Amino acid sequence: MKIDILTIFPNMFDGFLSESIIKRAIDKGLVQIKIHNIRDYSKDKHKKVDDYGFGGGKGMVLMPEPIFDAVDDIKTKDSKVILMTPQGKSYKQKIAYDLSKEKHLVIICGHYEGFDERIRTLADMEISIGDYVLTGGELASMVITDSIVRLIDGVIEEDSHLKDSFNDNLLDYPVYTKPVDFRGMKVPDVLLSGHHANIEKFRKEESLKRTKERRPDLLEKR
Ligand code: 6GU
Repeated sequence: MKIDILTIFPNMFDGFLSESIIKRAIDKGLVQIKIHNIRDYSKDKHKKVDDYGFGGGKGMVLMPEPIFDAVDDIKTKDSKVILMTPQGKSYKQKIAYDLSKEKHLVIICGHYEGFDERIRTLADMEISIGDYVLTGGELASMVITDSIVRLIDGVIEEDSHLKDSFNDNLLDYPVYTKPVDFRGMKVPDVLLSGHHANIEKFRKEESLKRTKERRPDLLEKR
């Protein structure tokens, strides 16, 4: 898969792309991620990309032309264009799964002060990562990219995402490692028993119990 991200803050992505599973996926050639500075597409001599909004009101508004030019340059017939905005569709694991099957994503990071309404016409999909306001779409674009890349074949063992929280609208069961007794808190006996059927049963029950307690809304979707 290829992912192109359009932003006015390209340096925000440095850490994200240079650590852990995302870095490994890039190094293994499983995903190509390119960060584009929208400023590079400005025709203005000062590389201006925003201006005052018509009709007044405070804050600067991202101008359409540099973003249209960037998308024209980057988009192909296989591309899906995503606009990050708090007004978008609420992001869920199901959307991550669907997007992980795409060939090419072009992600436009909006700015909290706003972007020209005409930019919306470029997007196949608008996404929000939750009901709170971020200073820009950059962190949100990293959140969705992370969740998509880990689902690409070969990035992590498939077994480990088939058991993810939210698959089947259930939260994860609890897991433990050494030591067996830590400050009086003991690992449940069943996990030490070696009895696989009982372990499976324990995990299913814990998963359900935890979902009931913490996210009853998810159970209604099952
Ligand atoms: Cl995609 N952008 C911004 N600026 N804030 C958000 C968001 C996106 N999703 C939730 N809050």
